[in-house]
Amino acid sequence: MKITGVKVIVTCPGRNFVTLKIETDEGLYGIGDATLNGREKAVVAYLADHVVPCLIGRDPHRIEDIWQYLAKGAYWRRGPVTMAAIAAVDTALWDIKAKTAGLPLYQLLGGKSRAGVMVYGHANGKDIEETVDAVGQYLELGYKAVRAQSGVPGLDTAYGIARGDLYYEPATKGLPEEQVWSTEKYLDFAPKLFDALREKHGFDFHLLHDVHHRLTPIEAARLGKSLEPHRLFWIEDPTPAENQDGLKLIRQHTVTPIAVGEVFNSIHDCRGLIENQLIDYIRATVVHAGGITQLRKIAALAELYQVRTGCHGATDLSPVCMGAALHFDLWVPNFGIQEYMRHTEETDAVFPHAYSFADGFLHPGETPGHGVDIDEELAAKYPYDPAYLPVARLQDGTMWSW
Ligand code: CS2
Ligand code: MG
Repeated sequence: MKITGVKVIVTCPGRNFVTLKIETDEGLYGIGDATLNGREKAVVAYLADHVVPCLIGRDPHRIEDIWQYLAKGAYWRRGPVTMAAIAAVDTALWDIKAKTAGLPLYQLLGGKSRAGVMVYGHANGKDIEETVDAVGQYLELGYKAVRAQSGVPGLDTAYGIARGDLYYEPATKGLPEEQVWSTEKYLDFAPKLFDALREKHGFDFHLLHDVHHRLTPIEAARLGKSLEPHRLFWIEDPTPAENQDGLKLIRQHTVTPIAVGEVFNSIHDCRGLIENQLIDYIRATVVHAGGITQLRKIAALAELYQVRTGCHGATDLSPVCMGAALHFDLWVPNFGIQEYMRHTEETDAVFPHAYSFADGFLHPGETPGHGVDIDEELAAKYPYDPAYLPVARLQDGTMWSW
């Protein structure tokens, strides 16, 4: 089999997605997600100018060799743009291999390790009352796990609060929105939110929270300690993980479980945190961590240290990434949970897929491949529309982590 054509498809059914389509001389094709929220065009250029020309004529079954060629051959290694491009190629090649075998992708990875993939939904509200109601709605839908994010009194914006009835989508059209953050207001508020959530809904479901890189290590330690009575499934990204020693400080003060890694793009980003058991869940997923090929290696390392997977699954990761991740989730022995921030109907129409939700679990389906396709004609009706993630500043104007 030979690669005869490669398309880089940009579409914006409500938000921008980049999809790679690899075609072969036997009529089979595979697709991969290459979306990097707010930097989509950088990945488009990397793929079109530096990857696609090197793929034509290659054997698509040589997945590992092509991964090594693209990762080592660039000389300049790692990074979100490079690894999203490699991830898209890798995902498309796994799709082709599974289609060739006539099997759903999870069978090629090692078969089912569980009946279904437990997911967590995104409940959010402008205040405690709205957030408590939103969590209740997800529990009524059958979710076993719910992430709770709330507006913070005294702040105009906070992370994770949907605009209108849209599912939470952080990117906004035009130039980056500037948001103001106050750690003091947040730290005083967060325990009250979780007091109310456990008071109203009890403990018979998993409760998660995303801190979104906002705290210093000692502030994160204080948050983790203050939330211990609420037995959270995890606090996520409590502090920016470039300073991996910061997680040591947090671990000295609290037993609240920690999840990190959605911004990681290499196993080397994860290694120290896993080997030193500074985290409990690794959030890396297909589109940002170099595809199935590298994600499997990260999971295998994590398994040695009883760290479980918790793949990222926000709206800016396309249904192609979600579909591929679900096959990974169904197989991976040290599975923890899968994030499921639902896409809009427009997006689902552009990306018809085999995965389905039932009673708090997602199932990837039995379609050969990863079970997700792209309707190119429909995709063409939604041209790229520049949008950026917000930036955050402290109340004195200091730039902060959004
Ligand atoms: C978030 C994401 O889902 C999450 O855990 O961290 O919504 C993140 O903000 C976006 O993926 C950024 O594009
Ligand atoms: Mg997150």
